[in-house]
Amino acid sequence: MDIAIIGLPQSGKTTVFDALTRGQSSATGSGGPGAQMRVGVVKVPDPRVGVLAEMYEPKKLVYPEIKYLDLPGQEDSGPYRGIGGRNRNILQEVDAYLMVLRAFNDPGVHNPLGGVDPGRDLANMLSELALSDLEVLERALERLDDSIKKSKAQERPVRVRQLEAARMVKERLEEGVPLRRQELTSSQAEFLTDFQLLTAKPIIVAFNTGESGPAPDLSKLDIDPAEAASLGQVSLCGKLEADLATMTGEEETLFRQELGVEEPATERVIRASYETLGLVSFLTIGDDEVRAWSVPHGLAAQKAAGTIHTDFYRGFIRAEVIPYDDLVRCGSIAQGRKEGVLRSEGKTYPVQDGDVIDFLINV
Ligand SMILES: Nc1nc2c(ncn2[C@@H]2O[C@H](COP(=O)(O)OP(=O)(O)OP(=O)(O)O)[C@@H](O)[C@H]2O)c(=O)[nH]1
Ligand SMILES: [Mg+2]
Repeated sequence: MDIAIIGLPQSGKTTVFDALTRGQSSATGSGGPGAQMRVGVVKVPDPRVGVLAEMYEPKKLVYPEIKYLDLPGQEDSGPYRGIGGRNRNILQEVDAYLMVLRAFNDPGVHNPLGGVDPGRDLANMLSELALSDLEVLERALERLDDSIKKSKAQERPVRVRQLEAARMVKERLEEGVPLRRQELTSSQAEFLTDFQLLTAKPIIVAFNTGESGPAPDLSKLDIDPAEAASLGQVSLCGKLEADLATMTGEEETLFRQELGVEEPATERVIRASYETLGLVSFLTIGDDEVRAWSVPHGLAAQKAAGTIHTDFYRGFIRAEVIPYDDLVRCGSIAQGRKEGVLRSEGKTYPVQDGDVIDFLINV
């Protein structure tokens, strides 16, 4: 899963990126000349993998990964605050945004829009995303109009429907409803994938707070409650977390206890991301590896098999499923079978968090 860190200039994006990736990142040139985008990969911790590894002694333990992207500020960002231009290409590709909102007060750090006001900054960022999409839709509508005029009779109905879908989405967007809150039919959604609209992506708001004072909350900001409800949120003190991330394990634990911030921001951000995106993890076991896989909650078993390998999708016969807690209690699959907690499930079985799954495949 790829998550781009976005936010106003000087909101603390790079600081949060350093905290989340614990300083482990590489720079790439894809931000354009002179500006480098930084990329950091973080393993999603899952203690269940460790417990199962003790039972199965596999050669390796494998965790899902999140790739965080820290975009360079753009000199030519103009009114788009880093959302337009070259950055738009990157923003189109990722799965979600972590939107850093400045909630720390530090007169030494320039604040482009004036005093600390996370609600104002949030509204600002959301409208930048919407404006960028409106521009794309505007151009797309012109192109579609043109191509309908030139197209052959049999191609026309599809283009007309695409035009209608784009027009409807644009109208809703102008009314202030981002794509992620618009209800679309599956064919409308398919027509729109071409445009790679930014307002379709899930957003997790990260309030970058100072070390003291109450954490802000979306429900207390002056924004449309429906909009607030569509966003994930987490609070963290970016600077403190970035400092803690440079320490050794023992030192960090001590400091965290003293400061009362025991759960690292990395883990809280991951949890908020999974909740916002509706992701869960299923597990696979074997001599070779014990592994956690992240999929949308309730994904059909056959599709979950497909996330392992396309052959697993094609050759899917059935899934042998045992909930993690039952497997640990029983001590083995064989015992789970005896106790009747190992189930045989078909293609459409909705995968639950913590399912330990053995896919039976016809290859
Ligand atoms: N006091 C305080 N300062 C912070 C905090 N987080 C970031 N800063 C400072 O704010 C300044 C900007 O932080 P960055 O992380 O570079 O912000 P950015 O959003 O990446 O900035 P641009 O990439 O230039 O848009 C730096 O001097 C940070 O040290 C915080 O939680 N508290
Ligand atoms: Mg930065």
